[in-house]
Amino acid sequence: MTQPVLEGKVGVVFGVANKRSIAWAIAQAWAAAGARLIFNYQGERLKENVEELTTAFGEKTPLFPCDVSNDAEIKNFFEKVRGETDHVDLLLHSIAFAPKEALEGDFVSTTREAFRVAHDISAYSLVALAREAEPLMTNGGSILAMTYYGSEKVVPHYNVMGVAKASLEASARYLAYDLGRKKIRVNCISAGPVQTLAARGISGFSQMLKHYQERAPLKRSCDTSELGAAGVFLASDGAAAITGQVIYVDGGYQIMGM
Ligand code: NAD
Ligand code: 0WE
Repeated sequence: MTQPVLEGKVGVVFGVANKRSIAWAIAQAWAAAGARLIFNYQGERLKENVEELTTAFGEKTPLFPCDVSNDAEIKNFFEKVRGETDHVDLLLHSIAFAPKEALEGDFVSTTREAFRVAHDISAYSLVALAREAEPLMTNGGSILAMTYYGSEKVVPHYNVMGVAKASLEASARYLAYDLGRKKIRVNCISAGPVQTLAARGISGFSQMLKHYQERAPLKRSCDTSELGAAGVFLASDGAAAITGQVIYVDGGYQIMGM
């Protein structure tokens, strides 16, 4: 028997809200591959959800609050992480937010405040989390962020989130450059649409899934277990020479021109 590819690795997971979260799928896959995990939760409202889900890993999976729009909460979170482990190998960023109004009308109507919030929570937070994780990644590491095709082509109503995802992807490249000297890799997974909390209530979402079933080479988008498998690969030594990249897990949709 060969040993699991993430045996002995320690991962920090940001972005579990419920069982449908992409972060939860990647966390489960990382755990099944042998990683030990530490989770954030965004505010007391989501604590119970994360607590309940992580009992699947045994009694005492560490979880600590962290709203990424707050520098003090980020500092406190990593202080708590240092109480649990002397090093970190993996970091997952699976967080996005824009005010609801900004995802409804025209992009041209985006307010200064909605633009600021979307970029702060969805893109700057990767930089802030990477900076805190860096000193803990003493044996190198793998940082992974979730993105979407709306960063590179216009997807109606994705609006300021598309601009924030472009910033996230560019941030991943600059981080990959800075952190490469410490053997820390930084990559993005660009997922096709999946039914999660963040996707629910977005009008026309089921038409988007249908569109992928008609147009994508594989005649579908992706499921969360496939995002988990891609997440394990990018976290593993099999991806040791891959950094700064965006890997598409989208049924092949991204290659199409028409
Ligand atoms: P989700 O709602 O399950 O996850 C979003 C997470 O962001 C939640 O856990 C929420 O708590 C967290 N979050 C939001 N604001 C935060 C803050 N201020 N501080 C800390 N956490 C905060 O939805 P999801 O679809 O799993 O989204 C995860 C990631 O995947 C996002 O980056 C999203 O853009 C990306 N993505 C989603 C899809 C899709 O179709 N669902 C497709 C491609 C990429
Ligand atoms: O990144 C996302 C969505 C992220 C998201 C979702 C919400 C809903 C609730 C960010 N902010 C908010 N704010 C809220 O108040 N996706 C990739 C899923 C998604 O969202 C879309 C999409 C797709 C795909 C919105 C419009 C068009 C397509």
